[in-house]
Amino acid sequence: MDAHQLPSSVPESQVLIIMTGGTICMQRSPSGFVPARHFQQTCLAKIPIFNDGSQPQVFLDVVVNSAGERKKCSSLRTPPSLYERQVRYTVFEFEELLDSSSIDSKGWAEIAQTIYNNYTLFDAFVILHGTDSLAYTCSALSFMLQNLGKPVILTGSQAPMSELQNDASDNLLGSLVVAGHFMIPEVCLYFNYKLFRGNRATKVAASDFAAFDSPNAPPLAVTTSMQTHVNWDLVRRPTSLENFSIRTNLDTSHVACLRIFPGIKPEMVDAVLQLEGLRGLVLETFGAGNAPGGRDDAMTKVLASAIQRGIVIINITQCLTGHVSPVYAPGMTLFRAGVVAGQDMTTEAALTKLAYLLALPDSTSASVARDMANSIRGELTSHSQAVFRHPDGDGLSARTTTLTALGYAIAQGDLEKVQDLMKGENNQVLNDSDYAGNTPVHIASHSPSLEILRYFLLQGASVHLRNRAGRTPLFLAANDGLADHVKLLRKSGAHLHADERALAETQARRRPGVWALAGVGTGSLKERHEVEIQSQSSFDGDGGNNKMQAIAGSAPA
Ligand code: ASN
Repeated sequence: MDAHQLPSSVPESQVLIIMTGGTICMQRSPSGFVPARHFQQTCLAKIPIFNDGSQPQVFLDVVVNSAGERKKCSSLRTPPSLYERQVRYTVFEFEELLDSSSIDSKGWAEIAQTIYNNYTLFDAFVILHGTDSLAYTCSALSFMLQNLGKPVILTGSQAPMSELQNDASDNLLGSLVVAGHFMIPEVCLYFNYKLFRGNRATKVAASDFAAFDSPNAPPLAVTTSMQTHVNWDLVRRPTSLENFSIRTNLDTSHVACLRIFPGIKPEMVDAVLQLEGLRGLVLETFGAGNAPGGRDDAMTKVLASAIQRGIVIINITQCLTGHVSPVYAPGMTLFRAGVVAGQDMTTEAALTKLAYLLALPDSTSASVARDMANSIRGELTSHSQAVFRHPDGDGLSARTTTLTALGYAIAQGDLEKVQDLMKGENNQVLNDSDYAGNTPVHIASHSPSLEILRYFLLQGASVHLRNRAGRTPLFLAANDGLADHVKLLRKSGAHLHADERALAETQARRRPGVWALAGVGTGSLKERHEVEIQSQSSFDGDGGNNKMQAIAGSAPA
């Protein structure tokens, strides 16, 4: 038996790679580069950094449609990382692989639906996509995926994986490492060693490997030599006790984007605003949000009249950095006419957000205009933003002390002490783990006080981290027969990890009630999955399940 055949003692994360097309999988053809199928077998299986050669072959369940139909898919595994973890993955290819210049809201819905269908089966998701419209897809998904608790990382490349000199290997490997190691429950774009918040990124180069930037928001993480440095202060996560859910019906048919240029005629702007059914317009203006026209000017009248007809117009600067603000008279005129200041949003974020908001049930022009001006997924700079931390080595010993004290306070059910210990910088321990990989939520999940558990969840703690034994907080709560803890965790999107299921089912025979609450039933695999993803869905038929179990054990130090 060679070393590759020895069972690995290193923990594994499981990642679903969703292949939509793009240069990363392309091959030469007489009509130029076109997407090619079987990326896993023809490319990745042959590259040692993507395939440690382990045997026997492991097959992972992938849900292939919204009817819950499952397919066993062969998987590959990376060699152990610097953080002593291996990432197992399988590539799920869409039926039609696209050059991303042809993607539209149908494609976005397909990606969202695939994540939703497989949410409880994988720790994280990597989406392979062409670069041309990647920033639009990232932005759209950031709105479509609600109460996201697991990493969703989009990437692609400027040169195909099959070419000798390419950026595909590094982009995919970097994405897998981030997805498989770090609890960043956001829609992100990884490219050229940087991880951006997806709805802040924009394509800045047509062929350079540094194809993306996030001019108004620093990267969430940067890979330097062999390390990934996460800027945990910037990582965001929702702090409501809600399940993951998706919305797939963006109203992209009734929004448009118009770039102002010197000499643009009011009639041209009016022609766009008179388009049948138009409900929203992104107006790309000069500098700090200026457009030609004075107070009683024809241009202003055209805009004001459209706003009166209920069209929402968003002011986005053509500049790469900075935000719109009515400091000049032309900007003030637009503002007074009712044009919404889009602050420092990218056009991609503004357009997809508009399409998302317009499709929400009961949306009105007023509600859309109000929400366009506020951050809902970190897409614009706002002063109060929930941050989510996770250990990456800095100040770890002080945090270990806090964590130990916290462990005692949780076990004693002392909420006041817990709150006291979590004050200020100490809240960094929110997702830290002890020697056994237990986070505060693990400890709270089998300690008496439900209020302490609720407190951590409301602070944004993850329900998906697994301890060194691979156990989720939900498993611990069910195993201790704590029904209310189980219910609260489920409400917050917790689910058992696929690896815990067999043991959970054995336990369920002894104590069916509490395990049923934890989502362990006697039905078929498909029924169980449906129960799991439908149990707490919060949106009309679009619902789902929340939060994270991704990274087993403690985080890299
Ligand atoms: N045209 C390609 C695409 O967006 C460009 C790329 O992926 N680099 O699919």
